[in-house]
Amino acid sequence: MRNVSTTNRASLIAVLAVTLTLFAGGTSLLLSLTPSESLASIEVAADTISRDRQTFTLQPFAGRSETIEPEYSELGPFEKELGGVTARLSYRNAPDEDVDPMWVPTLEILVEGERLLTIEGESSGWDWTPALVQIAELDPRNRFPEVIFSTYTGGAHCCNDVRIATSTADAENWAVISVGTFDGEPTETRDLDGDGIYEWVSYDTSFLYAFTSYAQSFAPTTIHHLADRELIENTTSPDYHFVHAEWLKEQGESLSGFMKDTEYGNGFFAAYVAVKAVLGEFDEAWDIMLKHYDRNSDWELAFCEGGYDDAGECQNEKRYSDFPEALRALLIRRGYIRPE
Ligand SMILES: [Ca+2]
Ligand SMILES: [Ca+2]
Repeated sequence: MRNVSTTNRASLIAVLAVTLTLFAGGTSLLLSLTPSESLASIEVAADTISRDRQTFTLQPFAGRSETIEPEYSELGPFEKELGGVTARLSYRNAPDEDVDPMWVPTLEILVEGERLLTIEGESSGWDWTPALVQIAELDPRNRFPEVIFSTYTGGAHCCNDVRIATSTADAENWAVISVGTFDGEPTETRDLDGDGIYEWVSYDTSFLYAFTSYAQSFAPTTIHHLADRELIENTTSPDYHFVHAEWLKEQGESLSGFMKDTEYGNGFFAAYVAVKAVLGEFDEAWDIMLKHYDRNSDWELAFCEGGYDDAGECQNEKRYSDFPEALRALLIRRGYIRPE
């Protein structure tokens, strides 16, 4: 093995520690390195990340983010910059017959000082619309951070409209992806596992109203990555088992409560079985659910398989005879378990 100075030896040890961490996380990114390779190449390798069997260079801004989240009635303009991308949020007055003024958010994005695009936010229909803008590295396949734009469009349990601006790998073209509308207020993306890349973290809305009312429903956490302008779900990936384990820990009191008093427990047991299935503990959770679920619930157990027509009528409604049957179907539909 080549000689290294004390300083370099220290950094070599640090790099090897990173290697072991990465290996423990399931990637073989650095396994081909031998002690004869130069320290410089090892250090470069430590600034990379492996995703979907590809290796990407981590940009200097990876792991950091900038957020704009105005307080009620603030009109801006607000401006933040990260990694050559500037986000400017301002409000324009777009009154209608009933509401005047009606302040609607508008996002401008500049890349390396050049104005790139303007995105008009959805209106809540109130005098002012909540909005959140975040610049963060979601996809390491291109050299710029992404811009997440969330606006609250009004209504209950539906209406956080999310769009993400992201560039192609060669940074020549940008696209705005409509992620969809989500329950709750605008929220930031997070780097759950500390690898420098932010994840889109939400919760599984298919559990809401499925077995009980909204207020009594529980839902597993969902995790998505952005990859080449597509959101890819990674909810059940072993990399994020710790997220589901945390959920279980937080719900410990709910579990013991619903094991004692089964009334309204089906919303909880549905999410509980799903989360345990992700962790490879489905059988144990299923038995607990069978023993303790609320047999007296009169919640309608049905799923609209064919979608809804223009009049809002379900095209093919599947009805279930009991809670376990309906739950098993949902778990299969959402990929928590495989069909037997
Ligand atoms: Ca990026
Ligand atoms: Ca991450």
